[in-house]
Amino acid sequence: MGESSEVVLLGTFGSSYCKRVELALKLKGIPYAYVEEDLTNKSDLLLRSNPVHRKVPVLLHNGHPICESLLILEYIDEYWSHAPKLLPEDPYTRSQIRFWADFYDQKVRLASYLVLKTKGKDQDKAREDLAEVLRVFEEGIQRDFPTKSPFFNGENLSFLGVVIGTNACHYQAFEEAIGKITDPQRNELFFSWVDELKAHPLMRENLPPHDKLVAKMKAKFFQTPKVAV
Ligand SMILES: N[C@@H](CCC(=O)N[C@@H](CS)C(=O)NCC(=O)O)C(=O)O
Repeated sequence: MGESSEVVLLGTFGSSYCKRVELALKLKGIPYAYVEEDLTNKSDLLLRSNPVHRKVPVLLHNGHPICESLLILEYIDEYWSHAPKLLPEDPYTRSQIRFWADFYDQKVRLASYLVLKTKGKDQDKAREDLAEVLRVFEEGIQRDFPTKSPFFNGENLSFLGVVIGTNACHYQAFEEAIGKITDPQRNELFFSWVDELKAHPLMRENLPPHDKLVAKMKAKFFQTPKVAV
């Protein structure tokens, strides 16, 4: 498909939804302009481009908006269909990858958000729930991908690697800001995958600066001052 394209990403600092799109663009070698959104004062461009959810990321491709990060990744892989591919060719394997990416967004992210938002006994319960959701993820990945890591495509990061890594690789910043999120001993396999993803140079390069992220998380979860989610 087309080579001469104008690509603009509307994003916000510290958002792993936005980081996954940036990482996919970098992996594919697609030049893009980045526009930082202030979510406490959303731009007209954002509101016009994503009138339904009013969220970032939004990818503007030759002026056409594409919303929802997982759908943006698929669009990138389909439009710029050259290697490295994010998704595999086989339709069944693609559906499995999409299933676990969706599971991660729906279940793992929600469970970790609840750990960040709660305190005391509620937080202990939220931590248990997160460990259980991660266990289901570990079991599912092992069952569905017994011979080949779904997080890499050869030397390159894959769709699932991008999705999981941009969210999980900076969990230490969350822990520094908020306290223990979960016990790596309980989900050793998951955290071994996170370590492998973090060892990838492009992943490391693309992670937000640790100290800046800690400061943002403190402000967000301790509400000093208020920062939009
Ligand atoms: N499901 C969306 C989630 C995006 C999302 O939650 N974006 C947050 C920033 S991390 C946002 O724009 N929040 C603004 C708001 O909720 O008003 C996706 O995958 O793109």
